[in-house]
Amino acid sequence: MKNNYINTLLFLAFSFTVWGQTKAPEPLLPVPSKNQLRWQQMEYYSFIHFSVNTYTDMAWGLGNEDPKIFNPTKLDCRQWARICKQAGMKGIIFTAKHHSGFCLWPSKYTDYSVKNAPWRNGQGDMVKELADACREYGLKFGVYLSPWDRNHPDYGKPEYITYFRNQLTELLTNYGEIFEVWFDGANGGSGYYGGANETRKIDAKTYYDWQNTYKLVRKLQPNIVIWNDGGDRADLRWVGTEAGYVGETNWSLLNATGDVPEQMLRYGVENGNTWVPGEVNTSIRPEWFYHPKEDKKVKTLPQLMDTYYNSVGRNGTLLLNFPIMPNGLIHETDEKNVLAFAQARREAFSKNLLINTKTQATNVRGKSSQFAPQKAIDQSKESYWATDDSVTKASLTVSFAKPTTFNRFLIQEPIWLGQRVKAFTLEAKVNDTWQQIAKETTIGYKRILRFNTVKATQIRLNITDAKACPLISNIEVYQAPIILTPPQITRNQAGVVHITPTDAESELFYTLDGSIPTSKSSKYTDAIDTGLGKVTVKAIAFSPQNKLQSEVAEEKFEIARKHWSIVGIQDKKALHVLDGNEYTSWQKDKVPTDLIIDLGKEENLVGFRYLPDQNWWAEASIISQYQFYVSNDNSNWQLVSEGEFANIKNNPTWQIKEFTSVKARYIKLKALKNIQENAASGYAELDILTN
Ligand code: FUL
Repeated sequence: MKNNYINTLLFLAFSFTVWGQTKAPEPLLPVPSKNQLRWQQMEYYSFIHFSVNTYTDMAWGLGNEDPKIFNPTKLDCRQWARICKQAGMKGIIFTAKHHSGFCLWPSKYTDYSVKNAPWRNGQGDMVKELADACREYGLKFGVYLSPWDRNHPDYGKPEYITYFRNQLTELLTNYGEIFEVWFDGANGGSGYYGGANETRKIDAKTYYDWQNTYKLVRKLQPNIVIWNDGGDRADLRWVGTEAGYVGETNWSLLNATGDVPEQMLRYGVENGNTWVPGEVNTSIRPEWFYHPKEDKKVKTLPQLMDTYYNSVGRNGTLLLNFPIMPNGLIHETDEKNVLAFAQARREAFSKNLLINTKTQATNVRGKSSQFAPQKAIDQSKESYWATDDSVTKASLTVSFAKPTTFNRFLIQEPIWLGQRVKAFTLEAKVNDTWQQIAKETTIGYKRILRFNTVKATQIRLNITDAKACPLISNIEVYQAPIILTPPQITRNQAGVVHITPTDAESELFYTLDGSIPTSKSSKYTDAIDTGLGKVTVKAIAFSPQNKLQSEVAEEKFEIARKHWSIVGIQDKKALHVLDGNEYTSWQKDKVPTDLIIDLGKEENLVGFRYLPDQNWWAEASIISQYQFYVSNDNSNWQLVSEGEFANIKNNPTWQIKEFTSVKARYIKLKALKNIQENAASGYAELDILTN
């Protein structure tokens, strides 16, 4: 707040003393502090999750894990820093202490740390090794210090706050400049707590006395930004989801006090009285810590690109997490995908098509060249196009020297003067006619729009509503290459096939006869009814721009499940096991449990296949031991297969079991045990094999 006030005074002083020039617009409060502005300009940086629970394959440590399990024999913080640097990231935030309470630096205030781990014979300091690696690679360094500590005996008592601040002091004093500190919102619950093994509840608003903790943080690290979810309002906000996106409407504002429902976190508050911008935190894998079973679930290039457009492209920053493997390294798939993502961004944003174009605007502040529309394309982010104070609607037109093809538009406000624009549209002049290509709300620090390629002679930005005279510091236009990865092929219960491209601009071609598709095969325009029989669908994505095509996607489907029904289960969600969608599931809180299906008519069965629930939080329900029965009357059952789904914990993909051919109308999958030997069974899909 104080910083904002000083900024305002400096600005006013500056604008009144420059005689003879048009007065600069006054800041529209609130505005970001210098630290928040510097942070926003980083745009993209990484999270690293590593702790004792990496060795127990759990999302959260319990606080009783033996430090002896912590032994990353190949630990190399320079590998992490190299990958982050090559990925185009600007910093790393490290889980110095996660909820388990285990400290990755040799804190003076506890024995529950690397001091008692075999790693580096108890002499190691991982926070230092990473801080050094960051410095070597020119990255900023930040720390995650979990307020919740499931190990500490005093957690929940006032004494713990002293302990917490002592640890903060160590981290913010001994490791050079820290750009961000992360205070996680998960607070209180069951834990070891020095052997008490109980549940301790705290009031996250009052227990930590955040205001005094913040004072300490700012005293020790004057350039820092504080992230806090759950406690008093800090410098940065959570966006209400870990799925990797923030709202398209995204105000960097909240109110200083009062509760913040998830909706507000997602969109910010248009008339909020405090600058609290959103940081999009998400993991490159489903979970934050490393779990071998997620090795095939690393976010792919198109998923990472979506995350980027939905975070940095929506006035947020992107905090992308790497889980560290037990050996101390980032997995090769994570590295490969994040570097492919960097390469794709370089290709997409390599050539700004607005350089050397001509601009004009419906209003220019004081008709002064200092605020001319050309300032929005002059490649300086400091200068900006501004209108007169009385104006809240204005247009800026750019003329290309020749018809130009593009599919991305990037726009920025000079946010140090406040976030102003409430609504805008973008038009392109195609064959002498203006076409609207986007209708949007907020801009903020950066907005990037994706749309299908247009070929235009001019573009027109219309600011249709703003909180004060609009200011635009930068616009850019690009032609991003189409991302050609194999499309996704699904078939629903009725036998209808859908093919989904990863890039909406690509064209799809397919075959149903097993032959390799080319751009001369059938073009996919709508769902394909493939009848009830078995079918093999092969498909490619094709770029009409450069005539390139993806690798071939292939799915072999068994007979359609159109006439199947689930016997004796009222829960409608059970139908998810037949819907052909791997991401929907049905859960039963019972083991053993029977899933009986009426196939509608007698079939010649030679096997079955089961896909467990794919959601990481449902992993307890993965069936590990089963029996499979068939029947012709739903009363006399014949056991045709039994045993285990080996390695399903680490690799929860389709489990295929074959058996001697048998004719039957009813099937029954009996779940006998799940991987955690508790009472839950979960199913994404169940299918049969026929001959
Ligand atoms: C969450 C934590 O509970 C997760 O384990 C992880 O650290 C994530 C970034 O924040 O709230």
